[in-house]
Amino acid sequence: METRITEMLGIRYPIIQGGMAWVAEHNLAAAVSEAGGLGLIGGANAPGEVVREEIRKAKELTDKPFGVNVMLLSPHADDVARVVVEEGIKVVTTGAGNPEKYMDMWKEAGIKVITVVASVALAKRMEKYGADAVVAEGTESGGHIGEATTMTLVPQVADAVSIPVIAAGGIADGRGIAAAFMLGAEAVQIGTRFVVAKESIVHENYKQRIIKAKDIDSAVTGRTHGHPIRCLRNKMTREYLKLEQEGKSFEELEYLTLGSLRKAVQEGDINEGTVMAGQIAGMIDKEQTCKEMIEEMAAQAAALLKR
Ligand code: TUI
Repeated sequence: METRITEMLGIRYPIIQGGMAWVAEHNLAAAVSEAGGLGLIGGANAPGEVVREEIRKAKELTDKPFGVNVMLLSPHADDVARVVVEEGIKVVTTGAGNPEKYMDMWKEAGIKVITVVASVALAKRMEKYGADAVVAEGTESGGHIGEATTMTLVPQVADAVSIPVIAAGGIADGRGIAAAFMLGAEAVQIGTRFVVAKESIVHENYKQRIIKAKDIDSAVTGRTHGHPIRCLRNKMTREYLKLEQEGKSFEELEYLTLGSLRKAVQEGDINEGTVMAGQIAGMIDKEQTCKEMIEEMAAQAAALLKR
């Protein structure tokens, strides 16, 4: 399963772990990289120095390459963008915005820049600004999402750019990987399945909520405010969606979501917290090590692609 992405990143399998807020910390990133994929530390809303510590801890756990995801809505994005350079990180992915202002600094430092996009227009713009690859992320994904589905976005982005395309959104097994390759992708980014990895530090309640989830268990909050977030249905989403329907503003509803992801991930409050997960949660049915997940998915994809 060698592609331009495996070659560019020096990884064995074309599988990249999503840079999930509060979830993608050093233990998970190192485990994915050790298993032959590309692990990512999610910068999320963390200050630069916290991300630096995470990077250093991951370096103690693996000699293999790993990356950092810079979440562009973060108030600390400028600091995190600088820390990745100072720490000699080789791969940066970005999400939830346009990273143009950091491109020159990262390229000068020899960093491979992979931007997450939810549209053809941004993919083309990122290629023009020197991105080494793009992640075409469909609306099936968990967390902050765009409108287009993976099935429609990946081939359109693959047609529009010459740089390699990584597919994300709704992929959690070898069938999804093979399908993504058929659509023109050269790697996949997987989030939700890695949330339930044995090495993932996520609270057991959160993992069990994903494992027990059914196909239509996710909801999208914040559509009317332009901040769409996909998460699993619970007391918080019911209340949020009801108030949103009644026309409440983003500011009025913020109290429902402030700190709510941390509450679910760390405290295991899956009723009032935000349980971000993609639509494919319904297919995920067990905890495994990252190595088991990656080897199982890669073998299944390789067999399907050979056939
Ligand atoms: O970034 C993500 N997913 C995320 S970030 C996150 S943390 C968060 N918490 C609370 C509020 C907001 C975020 C949870 N999940 N995925 C990558 C992604 N990027 N999906 C969609 C986009 C995107 C959307 C619009 C990228 C660029 C864009 O437009 C930029 C522009 O300027 O045109």
